[in-house]
Amino acid sequence: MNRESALKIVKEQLTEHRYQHTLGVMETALFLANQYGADEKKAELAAIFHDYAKFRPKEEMKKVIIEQNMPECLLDFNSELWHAPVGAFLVQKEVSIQDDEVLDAIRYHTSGRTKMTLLEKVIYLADYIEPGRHFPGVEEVREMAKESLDKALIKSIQNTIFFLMKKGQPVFPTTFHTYNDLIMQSG
Ligand code: DGI
Ligand code: FE
Ligand code: FE
Ligand code: FE
Repeated sequence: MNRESALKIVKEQLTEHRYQHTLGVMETALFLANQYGADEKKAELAAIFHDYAKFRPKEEMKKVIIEQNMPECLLDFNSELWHAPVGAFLVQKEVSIQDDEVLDAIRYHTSGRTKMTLLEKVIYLADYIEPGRHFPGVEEVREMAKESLDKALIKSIQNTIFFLMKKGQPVFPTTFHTYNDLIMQSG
């Protein structure tokens, strides 16, 4: 699928603000893919569709998680986590994207996972550092991304965990598993 048709499809699913975020993720993902040697076409496609399910009603997402036998512990945690795995499913079903690498990059863009692929790392980080993001610490991660994909990724996950803990919110176990996996490999 080319960029124009993909963008046209996703635009209908998103608010204008979220669409602008998506364009930022696309641009950043292409840049990172080029820098670190990931497949640029796949990075572009995964970036365009990464937040496809962001505005689906909670009830619809819940139904998909149960019917598709996704980890039901997702339902115990912040519903913000749901749009990533549900998005991978809906993009396959509704947009007919069949590439598993692209679908996994969408599926794991919020929590990460152990043994992340290069493409998954690119999408996770692009989502965090795209130019429209303005949260504290993002500039530091942008700088790190120029030197090391893994170091920048670790920092972004640390920031996310700190941010959740500061607000007294639960942290999804997979987020910790991702962090541990990257830290142990970086040794
Ligand atoms: O969809 P985006 O806003 O572009 O970004 P995202 O998909 O990376 O994250 C969506 C939200 O999910 C974000 O506000 C923080 C939250 N989140 C990320 N990791 C965890 C989490 N929430 C909980 N409870 N636990 C996590 O591990
Ligand atoms: Fe997201
Ligand atoms: Fe993210
Ligand atoms: Fe996003």
